[in-house]
Amino acid sequence: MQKNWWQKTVVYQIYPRSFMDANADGIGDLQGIISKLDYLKDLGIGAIWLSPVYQSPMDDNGYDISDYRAIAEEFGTMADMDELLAEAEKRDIKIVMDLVVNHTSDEHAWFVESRKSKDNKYRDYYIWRDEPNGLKSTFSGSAWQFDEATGQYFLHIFSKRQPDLNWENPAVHKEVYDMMNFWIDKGIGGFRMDVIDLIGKEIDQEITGNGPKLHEYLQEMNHATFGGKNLLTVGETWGATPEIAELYSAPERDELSMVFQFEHITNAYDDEGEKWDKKAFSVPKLKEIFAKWQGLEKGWNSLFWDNHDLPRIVSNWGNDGQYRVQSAKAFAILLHLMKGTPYIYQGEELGMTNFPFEDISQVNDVESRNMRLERLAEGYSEEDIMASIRRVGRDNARTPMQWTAGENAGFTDGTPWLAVNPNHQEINAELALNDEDSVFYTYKELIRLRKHNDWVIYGDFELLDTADEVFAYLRKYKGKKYLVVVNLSDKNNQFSTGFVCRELLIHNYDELTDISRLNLLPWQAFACEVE
Ligand code: TEU
Ligand code: CA
Repeated sequence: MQKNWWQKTVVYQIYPRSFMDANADGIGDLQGIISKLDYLKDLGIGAIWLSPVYQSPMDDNGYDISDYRAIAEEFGTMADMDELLAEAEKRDIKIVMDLVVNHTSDEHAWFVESRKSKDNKYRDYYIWRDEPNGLKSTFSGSAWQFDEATGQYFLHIFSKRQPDLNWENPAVHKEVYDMMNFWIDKGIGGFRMDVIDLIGKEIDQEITGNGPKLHEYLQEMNHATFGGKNLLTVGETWGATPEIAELYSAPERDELSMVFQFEHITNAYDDEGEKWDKKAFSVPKLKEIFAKWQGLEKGWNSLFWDNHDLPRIVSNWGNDGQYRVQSAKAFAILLHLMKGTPYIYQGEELGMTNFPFEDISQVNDVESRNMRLERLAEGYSEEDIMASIRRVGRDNARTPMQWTAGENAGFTDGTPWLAVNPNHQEINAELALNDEDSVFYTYKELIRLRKHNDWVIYGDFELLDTADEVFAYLRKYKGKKYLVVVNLSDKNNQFSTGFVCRELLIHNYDELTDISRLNLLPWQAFACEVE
């Protein structure tokens, strides 16, 4: 059994633009993050995954990088970055950097050169063809953009300002590894690897994810950079199955620590279709997917509900009205007592909700805006499009962090780049810290439980057979058993077991004693050591 710091820790994701603004320009920044490190220390997290802070024209909020060794002016300077690393280290918090190497910005010096002429030294850093094939961009439309200067098309799986790097070119590997070592030498805690499953693509066969050379590249990267340095490396791998996840994360393969798989996000539905259309959340499917992933033997997995691309869990699958607090706690308890490394997305620990977007002028996200144009052309109504954006648009996660009930939620003294959710008067960190029943303290307690109990990290997982909307499981470790029960519903549900609760570990309603026969209240959740 592998035992590493990154299996025991809890990671907190910061989306810098929306976390804390220290200089009143309306945009979150590195000094803002530094000012909130004590808050994160109090929560108990051991690492921060920092979404990109590199120099960027911000077409996709920093996932379009124009210089990997410089900090975006609006976020601060390299001196601020060094200060963040030092201040975090003082608090035993590691900084995990976002690594975006499937593509760069079109303003990156390599691409500026590459598009100049067919014989430019950097031409083959990117993917050029005389004719486009059928590959589609994740952000709508063809993945090919015609470039006047040389009369060829370049590939962009994301926005047309994010040209894909050509991983068939060994020079690209070397540039990337040198850059990674530059950051490793600064003392970072690891990398979150953006769409890393795409770098092995076979363009002419229209294979993008999980291409044939992917694992060879990752082993090479491991050996050339972070291998043997005990860093956390997590790959964003949309199409991963448990078998594929083992290829990435089995320790003897020298690839990554763990993956973000998305099956629970994309497949826990009774209806099919694109993310914009799916509505019918299915608890039985969610249970089935988690049970399968908890069985992962040779590798390691991450656990998450939210990130900067996803809607807020309490709004998406919970109840962000009457049962906001209970349902936020229910999802937290359900996830954090499973096997894997948990990730908390900023504001999740407060039970932050989706934003009531009414009009496209309130939306910044390139994915949502492109989808709207595509769907308008296909005949969808503006109303239907806005309903999809309200439900799952990425800006739901990107509205500013809610620190106080004051103006702009204490996020900025200027005008925020994206509107603050009007509910910040009831949902904010200041109130949460002063209320021992807040969602914040459930997260804090879950982090504490993990830190002090090896069963949370290493125990075996067994799904229990229950009513459809009840998600219950046992963890077994060194002869002891731990029961986790969650009612994922606005309604009461019956739950009977032969178990006796020896010690109640966490709960989201008043104390409970006899667990052998329960009438679970809406979103009720608890964990017990049982016999
Ligand atoms: O996301 C990968 C990705 O595929 C997402 O665009 C995803 O499909 C979509 O957001 C789900 O609705 C990563 C980053 O997390 C994302 O923020 C970037 O936009 C993208 O890569 C390009 O770098
Ligand atoms: Ca700022």
